Amino acid sequence: MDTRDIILIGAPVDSGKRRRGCLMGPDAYRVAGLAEALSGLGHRVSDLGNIAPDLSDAPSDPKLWALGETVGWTTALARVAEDAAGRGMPIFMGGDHALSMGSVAGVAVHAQRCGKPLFLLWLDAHSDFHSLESTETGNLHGVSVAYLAGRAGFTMFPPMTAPIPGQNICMIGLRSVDPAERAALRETEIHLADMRHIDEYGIRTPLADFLARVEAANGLLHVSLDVDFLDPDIAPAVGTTSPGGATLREAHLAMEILCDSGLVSSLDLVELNPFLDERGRTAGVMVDLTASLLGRRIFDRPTRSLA
Ligand code: 5AB
Ligand code: MN
Ligand code: MN
Ligand code: MN
Repeated sequence: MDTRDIILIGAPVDSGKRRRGCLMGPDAYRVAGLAEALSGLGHRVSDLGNIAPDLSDAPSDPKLWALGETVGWTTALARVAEDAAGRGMPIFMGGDHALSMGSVAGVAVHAQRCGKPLFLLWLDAHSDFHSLESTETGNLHGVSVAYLAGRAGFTMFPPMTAPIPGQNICMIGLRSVDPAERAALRETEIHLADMRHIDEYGIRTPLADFLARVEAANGLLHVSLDVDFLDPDIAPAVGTTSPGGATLREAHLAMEILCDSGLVSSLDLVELNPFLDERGRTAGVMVDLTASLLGRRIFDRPTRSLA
């Protein structure tokens, strides 16, 4: 694969839910050797360090946890994302999934400037499609896609200038979707591949279908990888564990197929809570998956028989 300019951005967002710890994510990726793994594959890698949220004057809301802080992260991250997307491939080291409201919003503005449609691949156990009215927990890491797709009601957030059309969004790995999300998703054209779909057709089928659409539209592709896409047996360091997730091989295959497509232009690594990890195991898995996405291979294809 081609050498890429990779820009690591630490986004220690921890305001998207009550259980704390994701703020340690960026440093866990550094300690687990993310930069070294990618430079070892021949890429040029820079690390911008950790960014901080803007001050926000959003009023607090008793139903929504840490609204002002999350709005402040969204504006700060959107600015940094738009700039970085113009200079290379940004990788956002999270931080919880509220960070994607900023990262993807910024990348969307960049895509609009380039005159290209943006596509969003959401690898997650959850659909993160609550509106601010429908969320039962008030945790804003569960509303990100709703904001990015332009659902109504996000008035205290910066307006989504380039909302992503449903046909350009694909969710893979779903196994925990709340009733209100399910009802709202039914009104959209978002491509949905739940775990049963993966069991029956494999992970290649829905992914290849979506990538063909990105390719045909000459689009940019943002991948948002939530740790809980993976089965908690292989990735225990998450607050919102959901059994029955993607296996290590399914996840690597997805990354390898994404790599082969050459279409991925930006990436979020979200929801890692190092406080819940087992000797850095989950951070290591996420680093290995990112390396697969950027060209690490067991053998160059086609593999020949070693017999
Ligand atoms: B994550 C839940 N739907 O709204 C809610 O981990 C979970 O970023 C959201 O995917 C999970 O709180 C958010 C129950
Ligand atoms: Mn998520
Ligand atoms: Mn999730
Ligand atoms: Mn989670």
